[in-house]
Amino acid sequence: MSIFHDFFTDGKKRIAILVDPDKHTSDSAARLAKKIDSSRADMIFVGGSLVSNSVYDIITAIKSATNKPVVIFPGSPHQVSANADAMLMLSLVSGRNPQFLIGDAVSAAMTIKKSAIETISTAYILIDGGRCTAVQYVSNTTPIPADKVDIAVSTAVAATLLGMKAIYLEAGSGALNPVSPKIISAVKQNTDVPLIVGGGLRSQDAIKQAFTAGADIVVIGSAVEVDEGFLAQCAI
Ligand code: 1GP
Repeated sequence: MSIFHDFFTDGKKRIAILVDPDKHTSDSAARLAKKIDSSRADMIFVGGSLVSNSVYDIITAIKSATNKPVVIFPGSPHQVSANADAMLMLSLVSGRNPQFLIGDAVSAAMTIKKSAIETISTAYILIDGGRCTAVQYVSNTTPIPADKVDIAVSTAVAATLLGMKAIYLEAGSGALNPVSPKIISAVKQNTDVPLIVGGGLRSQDAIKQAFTAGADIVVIGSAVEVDEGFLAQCAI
């Protein structure tokens, strides 16, 4: 089965819950996965800017509690784990830090190839979300200013012309402001690949706005970390 092919060809709006391995034990990850399993969420992303726990163990625990796909959303090459269903192959194209543009991909390449894990080449675009977030600090890159719609669009179009197969608009975990509907719809109108949007989405309205503007997948992290009851809000 190809997860990304199935997900991205039927036009359905999808919700991913982001699980940060460092915020869980195997037990708590399995408990959360069970709740996600009975929620409307479609898949689980696993990753974080800085991770010291075993991604393999956390994914094993999650998979013991749900059949929903587990996708690695790697903050670094160490987060590659063969037991996931798929992985976003990220290049942080809004930044000018070669490590996050290509260096990490080179470091992880042979491990990924040997694992035969499904990957999708993803243009990771950081948009200013009103505060300095972990991804901004750790990647040592400057986000695109939130009012520079043209830069966001040109960045996304460049990525697709380079052959990338998905776009991820990221305001950063815990962003004060999610990526604006204006940027989402402008990027959507100018590209024809699946659009993932995350960072600072902490209300049903914000999720709906992102979908209406053109997001194909929204990613929710903090809102569920703070209150697992938020999973009920994802019934959109
Ligand atoms: C996914 O980094 C985000 O793109 C998660 O952001 O923690 O703000 O939901 P939140």
